[in-house]
Amino acid sequence: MLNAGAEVSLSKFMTKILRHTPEEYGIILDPEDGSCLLEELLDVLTAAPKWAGITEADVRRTVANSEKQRFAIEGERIRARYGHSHTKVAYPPGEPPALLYHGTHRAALPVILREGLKPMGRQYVHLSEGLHFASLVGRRRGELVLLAVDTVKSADSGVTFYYAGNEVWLAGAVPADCIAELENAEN
Ligand code: HQG
Repeated sequence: MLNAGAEVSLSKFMTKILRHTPEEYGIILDPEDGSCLLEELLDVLTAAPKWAGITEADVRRTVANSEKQRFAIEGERIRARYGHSHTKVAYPPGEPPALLYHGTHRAALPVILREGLKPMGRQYVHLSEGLHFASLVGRRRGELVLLAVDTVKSADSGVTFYYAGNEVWLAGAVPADCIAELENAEN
């Protein structure tokens, strides 16, 4: 059984494979939902000396224990729910809550308020239904800034929203006039 630290390390390896560079490991993800056979992923993971002894149960526990629910296992297939840089996974368009949140850092704020939110190195802008998830995201890069996105105004501007599960919503670029900074994010 893996300890918490090993699960974090395994999760990072899994995100590299399932979100960013599957081809580097000889994995061809389903073009629609970005999934592959759990067995295929396990073969790649155990080919790495560090993970030679892990089992399918270890992978299933790592998926289940991930606070951000980065992965989904459905039947015999596994996929990253969001965060992809390699391809646009296909989700049906959804109708989000009137407000969604995005956590970022102080240095990015001026350009976001001028140019809007962009996917940058990923395929989508990542938004969440709650402030906790947005805070976890924004704190990764420095002083936390929380932004609220008016999803009705965004949709009127042509933005489509996709639900990735676990309160995460994905979208294309969000115009600056649909974004407002929440005061006192760090409190
Ligand atoms: C910022 C992680 C300049 C944006 C998280 C963010 C999430 C701009 C950074 C998921 C900009 C992109 C995604 C603009 C946005 N000019 N900077 N116009 N528009 N930005 O990592 O949302 O923890 O690609 O605010 O949890 O931070 O790794 O996106 O700071 O769920 O599993 O550009 O990835 O998942 O950074 O994170 P990212 P994100 P994990």
